[in-house]
Amino acid sequence: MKIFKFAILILLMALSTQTVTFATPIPLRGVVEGFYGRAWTFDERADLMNFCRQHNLNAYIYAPKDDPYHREKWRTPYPTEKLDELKKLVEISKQNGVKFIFAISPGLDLKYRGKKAEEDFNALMKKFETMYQIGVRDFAVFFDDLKDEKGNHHEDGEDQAKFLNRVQKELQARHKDVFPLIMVPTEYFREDMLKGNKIKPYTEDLAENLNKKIVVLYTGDGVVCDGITQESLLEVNKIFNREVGIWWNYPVNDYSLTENGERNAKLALGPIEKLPAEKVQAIFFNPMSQAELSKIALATGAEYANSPNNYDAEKSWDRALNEQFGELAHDMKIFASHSQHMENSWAKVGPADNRAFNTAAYLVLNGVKNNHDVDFAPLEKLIDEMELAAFNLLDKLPQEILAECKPQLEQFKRIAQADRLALKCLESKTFDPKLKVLREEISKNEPTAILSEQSALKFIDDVINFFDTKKRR
Ligand code: LOG
Repeated sequence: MKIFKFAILILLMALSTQTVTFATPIPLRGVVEGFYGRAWTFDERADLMNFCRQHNLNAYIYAPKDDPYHREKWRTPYPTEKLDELKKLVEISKQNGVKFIFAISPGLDLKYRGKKAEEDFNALMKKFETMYQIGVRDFAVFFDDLKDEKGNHHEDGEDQAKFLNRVQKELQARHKDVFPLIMVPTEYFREDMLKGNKIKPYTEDLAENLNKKIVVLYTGDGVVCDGITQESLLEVNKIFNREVGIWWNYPVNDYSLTENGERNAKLALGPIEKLPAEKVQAIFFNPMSQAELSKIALATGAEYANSPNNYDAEKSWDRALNEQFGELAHDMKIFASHSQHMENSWAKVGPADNRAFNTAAYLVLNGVKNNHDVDFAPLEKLIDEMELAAFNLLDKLPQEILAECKPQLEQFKRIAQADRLALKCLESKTFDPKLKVLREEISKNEPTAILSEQSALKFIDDVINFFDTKKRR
């Protein structure tokens, strides 16, 4: 009793001497393996479960787009071998305190009405039942990416809602211990839910008819977007008349396509950022096919999800790099700083690639252009660091990590070397034609490796342009 009183006294003293802010974790927080391209292996998934436990993430959604039994052939039962593997994973997830959420994407050819509808409903329930038998207690149905080439879809919100309500009801009738369904709508980002200020018919019908217990996930204002504001979240909550969750498309990089259609050319190695500080009920980060390297962003995402109201992206990123790369953390930070921003015609997310390089490059180029006295040293130092980082990482990274980023590291080295020559050209005010050869070599490798397009890579082009225009004058 005495000890108890003493403990209370100490606690009160602690509370009175400092402001203690209690972190309120997002209740459902984890990873959605929901990308296109090479799905994760058993070992990668098992390892992720352990990572989730260590980082206090409590859920994993199984939804690899390239698993035929998840999407294209959703009606077909898993072959025994594959089912055994899933069973083991479910066990591992339980041991790690991680919910294993099994998702199915039946939208490509699901029939909601007519004779086939009953068959389809039964096929889906059968698939879920098999998963229940191997230990799954959480289920999801996804209707994303059902648009044709023209960007139109033919889904009916009411049909989808009624279908899901029935699945939910049936699941609960069969089993007392299953959790509410999770779903992703066909219009899954805010801008797609609205036409002007009006809610589009599909979304309106879905929202109106969908059982209130079913959890809806959305990706933000766009599919891959530059953060989610508190207002955006509240607006979507209002549309769906419930607290929706977030499917966050970072660090996923399956859309980093090259001219050859290859995926994952650019790696997303930055921190999670710009997410709401409050009122998020669920968050799932969609990672890269590169499981090891996804852990940088995922570790920061875990910090965010555990304490959204005092999350600091930059600090969290530092911590993640130190924890994951030890003595290589400094070099990795330099590499990662040039490979965090993801942008194309429809996607934009992640901190800008190495701003410090941009500033230093601007000062140099602008100085030379205007015949000022230029200090080349700061930029040279950054280039030295880049080259050294590429060299060290290629030499010392553990094999499984190197396997995920070798082309990008080699490209990083090429860029650093071309940057160095570009800088020399500016210093001597004479163009060295070898710079174009180096640039050519970089272009040749872009189908497999892209980084720092707006920063270290751009500098090479800026310098080439500078001399080209000078020549023309
Ligand atoms: C897909 C997802 C993909 C991601 C990024 C959702 C809900 N669905 O455009 O599978 O990994 O974008 O390319 C998506 O985000 N659709």
